[in-house]
Amino acid sequence: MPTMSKQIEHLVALFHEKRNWLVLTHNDPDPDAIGAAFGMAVLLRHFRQKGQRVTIGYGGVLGRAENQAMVRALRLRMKRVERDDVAAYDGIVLVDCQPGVGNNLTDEALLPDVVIDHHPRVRLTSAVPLHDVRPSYGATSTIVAEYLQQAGVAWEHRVATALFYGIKTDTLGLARGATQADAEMYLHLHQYVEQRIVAQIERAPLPRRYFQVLADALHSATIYGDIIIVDVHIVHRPDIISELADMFLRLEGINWSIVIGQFDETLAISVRTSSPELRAGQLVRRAVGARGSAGGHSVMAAGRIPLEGRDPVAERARLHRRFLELLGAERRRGRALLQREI
Ligand SMILES: [Mn+2]
Repeated sequence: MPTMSKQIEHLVALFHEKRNWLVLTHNDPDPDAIGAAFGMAVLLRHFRQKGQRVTIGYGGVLGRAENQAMVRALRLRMKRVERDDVAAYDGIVLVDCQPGVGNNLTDEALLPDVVIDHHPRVRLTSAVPLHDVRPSYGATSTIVAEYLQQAGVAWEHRVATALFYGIKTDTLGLARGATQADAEMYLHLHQYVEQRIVAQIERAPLPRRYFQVLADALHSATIYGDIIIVDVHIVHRPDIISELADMFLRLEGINWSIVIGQFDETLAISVRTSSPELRAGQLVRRAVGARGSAGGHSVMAAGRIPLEGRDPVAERARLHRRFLELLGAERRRGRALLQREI
């Protein structure tokens, strides 16, 4: 294997040490996590020895209609796992997130063997035997695609389409946080992609509940200058929060889009900003504080607060005020988005 990089040789050596492997995404996986997990599974299976097994797993909910359509259309086999299931595997590859950040099933007591990610690096990652964290990349799928390319794995349309769609959604079609590496890989994969399947995924039928949540969000959206804060109350799936945050950032004059919603006994928060200097990750970490977990990039970030018996209405109101305070907008008067102009 003369053309393989040291990193891949290291990965393959590590892979051969254990039998039963799990490639794990973050909870409520998005297309980048799904694409990267499938790509890693294809890579490991390429080097598989007798008796070795590779399973793809995810925590939380596979919620978004497009993501369900991606799994269905590409015939991906993904298993929903809990923490105990993860602990039962000999080896763990974690993609599109890092241990202990709160959005996945690994932590200090359940460390993965491999981490491939593009979020800002966290302390615990240095304890992982093989870690490849490239915060400059727009998508984890790009890193995984580079591995497959370097390992000389032939491009089969399902894996090419999954990785292409992962890069496409995480970078909004190369428009958000994409580097040269993302762009080159995106164009390289393009020739192997089944565009018919991409169209099928992007136009997946939406359940009626989607439009109900959308109506709630539109009615609760409040504008404070260049900030929009949306409290959607109860949501039917957690990942709709980030979808809404993307949507509301498109309102003209808005630089900050903040969406809060409750899923089960947890408050989920998603923040988007139009300018990388505005540091969305830092903002969410400060707003959530010690009550939950948070993290993200400069332009997109998310947080979670377990309610632990606290009143959800009071907690959402507290968050709403805290965001305004942190953005120096506590004195601004809020206007309803749907307020009619007279
Ligand atoms: Mn990603």
